Amino acid sequence: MTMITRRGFLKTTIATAVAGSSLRVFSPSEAFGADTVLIPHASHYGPFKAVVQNGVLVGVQPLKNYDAMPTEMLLDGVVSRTYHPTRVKYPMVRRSYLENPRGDTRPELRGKDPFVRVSWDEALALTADAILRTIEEHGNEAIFSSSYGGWSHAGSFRPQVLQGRLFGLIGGHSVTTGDYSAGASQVSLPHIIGDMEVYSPQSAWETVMKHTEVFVLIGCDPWKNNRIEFTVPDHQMYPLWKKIRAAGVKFISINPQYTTTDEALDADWVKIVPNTDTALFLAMAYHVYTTGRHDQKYLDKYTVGFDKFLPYLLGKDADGTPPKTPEWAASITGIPAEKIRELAELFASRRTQFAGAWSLQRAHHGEMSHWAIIALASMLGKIGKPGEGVGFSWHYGGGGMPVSGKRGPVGLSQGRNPVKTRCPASRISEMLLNPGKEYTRDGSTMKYPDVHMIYNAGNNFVSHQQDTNELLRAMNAKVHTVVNQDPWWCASSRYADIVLPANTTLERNDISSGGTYSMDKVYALRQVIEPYGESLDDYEIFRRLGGMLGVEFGFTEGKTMMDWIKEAYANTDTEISFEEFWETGVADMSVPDEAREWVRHGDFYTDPQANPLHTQSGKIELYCEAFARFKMNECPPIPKFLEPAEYLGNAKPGQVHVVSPHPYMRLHSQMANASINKILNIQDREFALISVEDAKERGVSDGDLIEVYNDRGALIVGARVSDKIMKGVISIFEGAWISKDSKGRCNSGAINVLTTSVASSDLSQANSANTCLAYFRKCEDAEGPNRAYEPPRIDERETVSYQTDIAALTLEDRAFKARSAATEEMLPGEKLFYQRCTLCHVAREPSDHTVLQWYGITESMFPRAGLTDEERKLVMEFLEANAKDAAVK
Ligand SMILES: Nc1nc2c(c(=O)[nH]1)N[C@H]1C(S)=C(S)[C@@H](COP(=O)(O)OP(=O)(O)OC[C@H]3O[C@@H](n4cnc5c(=O)[nH]c(N)nc54)[C@H](O)[C@@H]3O)O[C@H]1N2
Ligand SMILES: Nc1nc2c(c(=O)[nH]1)N[C@H]1C(S)=C(S)[C@@H](COP(=O)(O)OP(=O)(O)OC[C@H]3O[C@@H](n4cnc5c(=O)[nH]c(N)nc54)[C@H](O)[C@@H]3O)O[C@H]1N2
Ligand SMILES: [Mo]
Repeated sequence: MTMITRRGFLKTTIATAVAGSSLRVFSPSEAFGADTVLIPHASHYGPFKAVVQNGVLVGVQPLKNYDAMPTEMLLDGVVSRTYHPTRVKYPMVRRSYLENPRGDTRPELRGKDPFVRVSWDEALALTADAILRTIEEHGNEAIFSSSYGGWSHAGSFRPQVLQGRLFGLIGGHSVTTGDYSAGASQVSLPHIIGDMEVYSPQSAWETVMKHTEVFVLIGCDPWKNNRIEFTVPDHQMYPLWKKIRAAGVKFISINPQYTTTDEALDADWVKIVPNTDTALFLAMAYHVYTTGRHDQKYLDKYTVGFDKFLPYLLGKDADGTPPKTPEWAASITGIPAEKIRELAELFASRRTQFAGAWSLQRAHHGEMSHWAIIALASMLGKIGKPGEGVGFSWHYGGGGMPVSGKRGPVGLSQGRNPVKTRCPASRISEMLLNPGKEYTRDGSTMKYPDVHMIYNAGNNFVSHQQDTNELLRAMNAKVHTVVNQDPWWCASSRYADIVLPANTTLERNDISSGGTYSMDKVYALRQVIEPYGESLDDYEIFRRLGGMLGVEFGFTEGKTMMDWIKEAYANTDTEISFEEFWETGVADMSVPDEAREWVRHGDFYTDPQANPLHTQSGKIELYCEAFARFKMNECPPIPKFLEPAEYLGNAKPGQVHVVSPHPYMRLHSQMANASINKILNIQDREFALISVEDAKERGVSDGDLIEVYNDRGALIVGARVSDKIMKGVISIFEGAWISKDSKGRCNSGAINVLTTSVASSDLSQANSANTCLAYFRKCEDAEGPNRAYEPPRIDERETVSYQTDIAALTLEDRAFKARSAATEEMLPGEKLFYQRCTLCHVAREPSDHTVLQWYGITESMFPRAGLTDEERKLVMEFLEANAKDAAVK
């Protein structure tokens, strides 16, 4: 096998840039003077003790034995962003909005207008009035929550849940369905293999170390992506990956770029044209079949539909496509046919674990990529054997750490949302542009609501949505009021009408768990400093808004945050008292020994009769009857290579493929304002990783500014020229904050001004962020410095003559009418479902899945939600009665 040696690489990689930076660090054993207090807290970046001097957070001390690899984000980023000038100090209203809140608010000036400082009462009254006017004029459906997920902070009381809880009490609002992360596979894989897979625990690492010979990373970068976690990371997998490597496991990385994982584990790099993994896996399947290396017994026992898949593989399908030979795939993937055969034979002859990441399915026809991997692994008879098989979450949540099976803390109930209109998470622009239009998702037909108000909390939708310019055009054409609740002047604050300053968890109390999958610790997030400026915590903001709308009690149930935190702790499987836990900041939960032997799909492999998969057939589906029934245009019933809307195979001369992976030094847009970004930024802007060949062709040198552009937009970034990315592909991390120059180009490097909003397919309606072509050239006309990380202009209240007469708005009376629909009682199972099972990464409504799919999904969902047997029964009854196919049951 051809090995790419490290010697040849240029020195402009992430690792070398980080090594050259100097950070002020408190070691875990540092001793402090009497003027200093240490307060336990925890974050997406790790658990820590906050070092506080005279009420000021001066540093962060990582916890010995609890963080195997503290990152720069923890050590320096947390402090740096807390006191950053981009904190929102006071409630703010966009000037033109405040001048005429019920009339022409000049939405075209969003992002350009100065903001005006107002009181909390005024900001919340304007918000409540906008909510009620929207309901009165257009119905509750017309309010849209873009708060699709929960990345805001690592605590249990996340803003999007609190938002759902409040709006449920006043008649509801339109919400999202699915997510950005794995939107395609979370719809397709339950049909194919009986679970979403993407949010499920992986085989325990010891089984890999003992049994695996070849570990295949497919667009998978656990070294980078496990730097953060949805809860609190402890980075325990990092030394274990090294152990696995030291045990002799060979790593192969199929990726257009050589990643941090590849470097750490010395992986062999197979360069692939983005969005063509399906073609590669089909060709390996072809080679395996035509050389008689497939395991027919395994196919017969564990799969259905191979007979319907085979004609396509051999070029005998009615669709008229050629045989999927290695030569056919070579022209698509850019991988030589000889290499494809070599890989297929290696995988056929060695105990192989396939680790597919989510990046590949955030693409046009993304569903096909994971399916093709499953098809090859099935033909090789691997799924469910120790050390072998498929896993789609190795890069996430400490995948590979053994699972405790214990109950961690959970926050408040999201409550019941009386409004049933939903928008797939990444279809925001399409929804705004097409009110009432029908769309399909997972075989059902639904309708987009007619939206006139957007309420966003703890999400950065102006940053995370693809094709930012389209989004802003759509939003400004019809949305009267945009409210954003966030601690910072992030993109969504900059483009909002009303900005409600939330404080960070450092400024209040919360509770969280450690290890997204392992769930073996509970952490206290204790208040560290006083709230910044006039910022309030999310619970308090919604409580006050609830007060104006007459539903304060329904929202709080008379409880304070501390009451809820204690309740959350009481429901965990920890063994120490709350007082002791709160004092030390952490409580451990033991992991049973047998968890160390756990193999994903192992039960199914051992006894498929007793442990069928939760697919329609109980087996792995290589032909999916449900898809055949759905008759979607873009999702055939077998895994096929379908040409993406944009890829190198249909690029115009000069175009490159732009991939936008998740950032090394940030969590999406979070931390982009922190000092640590200086380490990787170039000329204060985001950087693009560019191949030596592409740079040379365009006369670009390392460190130059370049302009990247297509029909959708343009941005300016710094060039990092490297031989760690293949020719024809450039890579720009998502999450830089947006700042437009006079020509409308993003002068900061926010990638989504370039990406397409085309849906992955009519099956999943997920995003296709990694399907993007663009041009680039050296930029000679950049306009001054990047101003994205400065606050906007702020005017004083006296400069605006409009006065808000809060009493005259009669908010409570109007709210009373609006909420009558919301008073129905919830069933116990319903309450548990909304309370414990819908925080993130799981479908929000029982009707999102069939009964059978729920049987599969709940296997990993129940333990994570920490339900007792009795509670599981109640939730299951609720799901059975309200599942997608409940009527036919
Ligand atoms: N091009 C491209 N685009 C992508 C992706 C990609 O790969 N490529 N990935 C997609 C994916 S998978 C995801 S998950 C999304 C991520 O998109 P988001 O989830 O929107 O990402 P974040 O930047 O983490 O946004 C969280 C927001 O919460 C705020 N916040 C932090 N703490 C608090 C708090 O205590 N209270 C409140 N109210 N707010 C708080 C932060 O300041 C930040 O603005 O992006 C998607 N977009
Ligand atoms: N440090 C950090 N870690 C994170 C996050 C973060 O913001 N920062 N976000 C978290 C979240 S919300 C999510 S959803 C996950 C995302 O997890 P993923 O979606 O799996 O990860 P990405 O970082 O987007 O991309 C990983 C790799 O995919 C490659 N890639 C892109 N397109 C293709 C393709 O078509 N084929 C192949 N073979 N490779 C391709 C890229 O070159 C990149 O190296 O990460 C999580 N972890
Ligand atoms: Mo994500």
